[in-house]
Amino acid sequence: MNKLAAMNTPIFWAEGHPGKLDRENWTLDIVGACAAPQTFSWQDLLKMQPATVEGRLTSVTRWSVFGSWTGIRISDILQKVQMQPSCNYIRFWSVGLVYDTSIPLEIALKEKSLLAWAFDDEYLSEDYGGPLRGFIPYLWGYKSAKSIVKIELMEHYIPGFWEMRGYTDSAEIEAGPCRDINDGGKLKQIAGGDEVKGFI
Ligand SMILES: Nc1nc2c(c(=O)[nH]1)N[C@H]1C(S)=C(S)[C@@H](COP(=O)(O)O)O[C@H]1N2
Ligand SMILES: [Mo]
Repeated sequence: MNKLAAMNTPIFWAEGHPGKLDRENWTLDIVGACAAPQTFSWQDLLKMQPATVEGRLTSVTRWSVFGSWTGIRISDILQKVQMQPSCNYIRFWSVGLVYDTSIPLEIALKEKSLLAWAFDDEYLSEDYGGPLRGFIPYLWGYKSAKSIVKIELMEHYIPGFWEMRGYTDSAEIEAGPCRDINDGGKLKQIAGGDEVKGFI
């Protein structure tokens, strides 16, 4: 069992679970405001410089899980497709193209913003957004789209799946109670305003 599952990390698929996904034949399309739009194969992604960061996925439904996340920096892939100055927002599309969410470019460019394929050195299962998911620790978890097949570089913001259903567009993490998944789901408190660094 993978570590996320072993810790009973909740599994969210608002659009329905996608079932078994083919990692070796996964492709990621990057379109929109870039000079070199491209379809990356799984092998293309593995050839890029990998990055591992420690951080938390924190849900607006008030739980947070900590670990090491490995993948590629979103900033690296944006450089590869030659992002244009008109790009202000990055829109992620999950497999099936029902779930989408967008984040400001400045957050996409941060050091810990990844397209992640592993948690604590194990490939992500379908349940947790494998083969490739967003990991954006700076914002509520609904911005960390799972099983990403397409990224759109946009000039203007478009509200996504949850944003159209009432979650905030900014997804700024707010102070309050939060279950610590690494500690058996114990109820603790988090500070707001930034990446969750720990409990208070
Ligand atoms: N495709 C897709 N991505 C998604 C979601 C979803 O429902 N569908 N839920 C989001 C929310 S609200 C959270 S908190 C995290 C949860 O990630 P997990 O299911 O791997 O724990 O995934 C995000 N990405
Ligand atoms: Mo969430």
